[in-house]
Amino acid sequence: MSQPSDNLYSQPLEAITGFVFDENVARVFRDMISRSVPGYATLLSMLPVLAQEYIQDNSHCYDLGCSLGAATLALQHSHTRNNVTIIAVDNSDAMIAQCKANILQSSTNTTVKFHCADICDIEINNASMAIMNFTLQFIQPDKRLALLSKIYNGLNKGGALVLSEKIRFDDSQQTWMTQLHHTFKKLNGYSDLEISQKRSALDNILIADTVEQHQQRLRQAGFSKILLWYQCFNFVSILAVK
Ligand code: GEK
Repeated sequence: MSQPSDNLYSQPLEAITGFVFDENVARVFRDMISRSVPGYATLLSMLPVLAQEYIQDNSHCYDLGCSLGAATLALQHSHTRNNVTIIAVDNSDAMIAQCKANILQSSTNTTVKFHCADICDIEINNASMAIMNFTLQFIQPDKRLALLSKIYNGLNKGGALVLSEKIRFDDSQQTWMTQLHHTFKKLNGYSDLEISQKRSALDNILIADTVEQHQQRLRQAGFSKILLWYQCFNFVSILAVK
């Protein structure tokens, strides 16, 4: 089925307001994320490997900032454990509504529960896996450690957090990576105007950390096994095991 394409920033806007995950974004989100995040499809296609390794019988998996449920779908169809419940959480009504519709279309033995809530407010327990794909970057920096500590405390021994993020760099690599990212977006059909208006909309809303900041915060939260398992330009995924 073809997806509506993202042209939200294609026309000159008089004023650029801060980016919000509303109905307009939810409608085009699948197209938006695949044309904006280098390596997104590959990252999703590797989740079954991590699921096979870390999901435990009789446990919960969390998809934190689930959007349309891409990670939930990847897990739901791949693990081989018994009595697993996936809990998909997003604080955008529009995203959760579409996520429910997407997931209900696919039938498996895994139960999926949906919560429209702030991930900083939910309880996490009996978790063997938590996936936070490109969501921590939208959480206020001063709340990030508390959220990771809560995830650590809610994981069972041997359970894993998959943390995927856009990252920033401290030095000249920042300019280099930004250039490569823009080229990626342009090759995916975004104009210079779309790229620059979207960047302004995300200013102070998507706040990226360096890989070192992520690793240090994960250690502070309690994780000792931390692995940068995937990187595509300025987007990474980190595996942290309890
Ligand atoms: C994917 N994981 O396709 N609480 C809950 N949800 C939140 C919060 C919060 N405090 N802040 C933002 N969100 C997905 C992609 S998108 C990434 C995730 C992006 C939600 C927000 O509503 C949006 O759906 C999601 O986090 C971020 O693999 O757009 O770059």
